[in-house]
Order: sequence, then C-alpha cells, then structure tokens
Amino acid sequence: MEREIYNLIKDFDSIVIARHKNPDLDAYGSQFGLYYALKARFPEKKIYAIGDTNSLNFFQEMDKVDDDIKKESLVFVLDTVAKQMLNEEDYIHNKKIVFIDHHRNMIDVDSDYYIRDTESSSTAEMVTNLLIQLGFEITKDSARALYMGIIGDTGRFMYNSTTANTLRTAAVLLDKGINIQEIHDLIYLESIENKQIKNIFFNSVKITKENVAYRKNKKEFIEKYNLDTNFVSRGLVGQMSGIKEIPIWANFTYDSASERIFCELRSRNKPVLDIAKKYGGGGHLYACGCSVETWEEVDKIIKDLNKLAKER
Ligand SMILES: [Mn+2]
Repeated sequence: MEREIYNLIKDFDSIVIARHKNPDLDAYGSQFGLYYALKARFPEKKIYAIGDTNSLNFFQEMDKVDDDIKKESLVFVLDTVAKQMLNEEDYIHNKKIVFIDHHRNMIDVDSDYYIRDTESSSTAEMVTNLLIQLGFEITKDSARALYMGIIGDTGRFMYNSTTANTLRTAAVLLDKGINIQEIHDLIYLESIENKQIKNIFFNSVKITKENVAYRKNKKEFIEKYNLDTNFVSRGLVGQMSGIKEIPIWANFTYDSASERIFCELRSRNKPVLDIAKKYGGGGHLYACGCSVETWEEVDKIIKDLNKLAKER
C-alpha cells in the first residue's frame, strides 16, 4: 500500500487534506502533521487543509478550496470513515480518495484506499508511521502537530490505547526537537474563571448510596454563569472521574437550543452503553450519551445506573 500511496502523492499536483467535523486534537494533529510534511517535501504542489474550526485549532486558518480544484485532487480523509462524522462537501469531490483511520467503524463512503489500524492509539500515530515508511522528512511543525494528536487521543499516554509502538512513535517526534512543556501548557493550562466554574460544579455533585456520582446542570446554572452547553455537558463530566469510590458517574445538562437534557454517562469498568441505548443514545462501552426531554427521565437513568452499580 505504501508504494501506491507514494505514487499517488507524487503524481498529483493538488492534494486536499480533510478530517471529521468538530475536530478533536487527533483530527487536527493528523491533518496538519501530514500537511506540513507534504508541503516541506513538495513545495511546488498545491496542498490544502480543509474543514470546520473550533477552539482546538492551535495551527492555522483552514483553507477554502473550490469544488473544481477538489475534483482534480488527491483527497485524504483522516480520523473517520463514518458518513455522519463528515461534511459532504469536504470529500465527495475528488479524483482519488484515501481514508486513514484507527476507529472500529465500518466504512460507509466510497474510497480508493482505506488504511485502517484499530490497534493504533490515534490517526496521528498512523500518519507518523506512514510518513516514515514513505521516507518523507517529518519537519518540526509536522512533529508538533502529530504529537498533539497522539496526546489528545491517549490522554497524554494515560489511556490503555497507548502501546509500545505509540511510545516509539512519540520518541521519533521528540527527536525532531519539539518542546513538550510548551505544547502541554498551550493545550492544558486553564483560566482562573474555568477553575472556579469547576469548583462550583463539583461542590454540588450528588453521590447515591450505590456510589453513582451525578450532577444536574439546570437552566439557572447555565444562565447564571453564561456557560456553553457542550462545555458543561462533555467538558465537565470528567470532574467526576478518577475518584476511587466512584465507579459510575453521569452529567445531565439542560440545553436551551433543543430544550432537551444532554446526558453523559461514564464508567470505569461496567459498560453503561446499554443504558444510553435504552434512552435512544449511543457511543462507546464506558463513555456514551443520550438526550431526554424531562428531569423525570433523568431520575430513571440514575435509577438504572444505581441498579448497574449494585450488580456484581
Ligand atoms: Mn482519533
């Protein structure tokens, strides 16, 4: 496969690099890691990094590319093969299309090549190894992006998706002279205001007698501190994690846009996915979510979590 990818890259004058919507650090990191390496290797080619943007863009403004150019381009799509994770206009126009992903999902879009490695911690880890196999120099800015992707998806090498190969790959990137202190500060330092919100949040976490921790973020709380639903729902659920006595935790957040309550369910070792599915949601075995209409339904979910916590 490497030979074919090498020939494709060599043959195309125009290369477009896309990734999933609402990008996380791995989506950005793999994208810009590939982008900077290809730009350095082929300065004469037109190379573009496209997609939506958010607060995790530590790189540069995204490129805008006309459909006519895409139709003549080699298009890379990174960190997903799932249609619902993609912006159609980012990938449907292409001459040849290559997907690179580490997720377990089935591919449900047309592809010319699909590089898949579910053992890999991150797409950034895969791209790093691909660049090495292709014999392309990993420049310092490419290494910085790829390293960010790896730490994003492994929680700074803490999750058990981290393998010996992940660490070997990270070592190659560190050899390029990146400053990890600077990178970690950029990503993980937070404001006093943020820390204070987390304090207020944690102070009214409830713990059931089955040791399920939960928090109800009602409309009044969201409005009083002028908070973003996503920041509260997905951004603060982790405040209840890593506590010895708490095996299961959940975060329930009122969303004024949809007038629904977003439910984030988490667990250390008892799968909570079936409970999310019961209420019309989905996700991973130990980290999943759903949305419901009323606080009464939320109480039912808490009951289900309590029941699960009691099972041995
Ligand atoms: Mn990923």
